[in-house]
Amino acid sequence: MKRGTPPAPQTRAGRPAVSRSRRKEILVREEILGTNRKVAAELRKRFEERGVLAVNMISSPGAGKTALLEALADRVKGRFRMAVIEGDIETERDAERIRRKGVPARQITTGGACHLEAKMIGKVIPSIPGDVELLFIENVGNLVCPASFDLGESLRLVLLSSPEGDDKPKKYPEAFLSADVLIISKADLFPHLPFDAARAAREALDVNPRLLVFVISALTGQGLPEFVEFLAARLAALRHA
Ligand SMILES: Nc1nc2c(ncn2[C@@H]2O[C@H](COP(=O)(O)OP(=O)(O)OP(=O)(O)O)[C@@H](O)[C@H]2O)c(=O)[nH]1
Ligand SMILES: [Mg+2]
Repeated sequence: MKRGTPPAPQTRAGRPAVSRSRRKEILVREEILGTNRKVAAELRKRFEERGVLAVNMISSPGAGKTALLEALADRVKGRFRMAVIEGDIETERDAERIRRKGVPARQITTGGACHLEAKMIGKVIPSIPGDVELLFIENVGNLVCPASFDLGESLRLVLLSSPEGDDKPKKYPEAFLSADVLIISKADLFPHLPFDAARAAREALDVNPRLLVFVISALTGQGLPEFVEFLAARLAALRHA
């Protein structure tokens, strides 16, 4: 056994409770997460020193992350300088959508990985305009993997769209537990779906009572003014900290 490796937990019969390969897997994962935490802490320090509000967006595929960013681009134009880092497994499509709104966007394609990591953000930061105030990082569409990876953000959003169902927070708790803000998206579809927004919020708050909840439709603009004012207040607080 390597020096410094903790002994394997034993069952009462004296056999390891966790197989050797599983233990190795856990140790490798802890090492990856530890390295990621360090890189993320450096990024956060850099963002905060420069007065940049970095926002990590997590959701299942298609919950409306890019649509929300497109709507925000229109709302903050002339008020805040915004930029976006897009994470997807393949294609430049989301970054192209954002650029069409006149907002600088950089695409990261993970080639299969289901989440972004802090080192990926560090690599693309030099290509983000230095005077940006709001930096959105749209994570790969996945409600599980991105939750474990700090990207150096000051604010983490989790989106839950109405077509996904109001029972999801307790089924996928990690994403809701790690977030600061819950956005219930596609609110314009409420009349057409058996979706109970109050139940979705209640479930999410059971998982994480710290969550702030916004109900938004990127299509109609419902809830966007309140959300923009919230971002403005967070940016001001970061700058006066
Ligand atoms: N009705 C309605 N549809 C929406 C809304 N927001 C997004 N959509 C639609 O939902 C689909 C997915 O939206 P995207 O913005 O691409 O979702 P996403 O979370 O960025 O998806 P990935 O990047 O693939 O994870 C698109 O067809 C959008 O037009 C909304 O507020 N209301
Ligand atoms: Mg998207």
